[in-house]
Amino acid sequence: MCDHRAFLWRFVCCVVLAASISALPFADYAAAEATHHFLVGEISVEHYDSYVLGLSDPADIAHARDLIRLGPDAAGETIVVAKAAMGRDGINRNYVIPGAPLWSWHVAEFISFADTTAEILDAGPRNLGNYEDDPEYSCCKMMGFWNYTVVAEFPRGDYDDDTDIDHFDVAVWRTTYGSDSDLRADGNGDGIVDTADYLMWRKNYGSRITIPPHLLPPTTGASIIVPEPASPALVLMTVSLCITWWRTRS
Ligand SMILES: [Ca+2]
Ligand SMILES: [Ca+2]
Repeated sequence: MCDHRAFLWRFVCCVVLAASISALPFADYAAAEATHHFLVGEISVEHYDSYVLGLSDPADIAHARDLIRLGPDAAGETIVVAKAAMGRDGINRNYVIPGAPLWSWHVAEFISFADTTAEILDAGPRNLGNYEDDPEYSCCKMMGFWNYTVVAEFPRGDYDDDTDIDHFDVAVWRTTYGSDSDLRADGNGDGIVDTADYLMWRKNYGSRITIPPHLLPPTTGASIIVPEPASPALVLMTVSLCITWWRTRS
């Protein structure tokens, strides 16, 4: 009789445990995955242009890394199919040429990687700016450029999205610390800005995106100078904070 009760008790415990595990919010963890930025450039260099693509699905990120590591021939599915929206987002730049100018459009939604797309989707980053003033394409224009694929990944810790990892990035981390909604500084993609993200920034401090040399214009060499638009704003912010602190002390 005792054995029967013990068996029944263990069975009930197993059912409760299984139900608890199945109720864990795994979907929420997936949804909290941070965006990883990649550079999409030419397979056969012709125009020296490129654009920035953000990915958040782990399978897509893994394929993007395969394209970089193995090359387009070995990795396959080289074409990025996405929706482009007109307007600058402060992130999408042509990092291949000096000054890394902003494009007048940005990727609004990633659809998939593909081996082929309809010919009408085959253009290039420089062409999308032609639709800037066309209300029909305010959002969104489908894109699937045949001669472009993922060529590099931006290092984690670049919280102000200017491709380098410096003290300006930790300023973003500081202002968003503890947030689970503003995830610009969620370097490890766990859905919250915390100490682990600071450690990731510190580990990668000084790193820059590495662009394959064959994609750069011959006169550029290996150095790409990227503007730091946030600098004046941060100086003003620092002065403002100092003044506020001084007034509260007096
Ligand atoms: Ca940065
Ligand atoms: Ca985090």
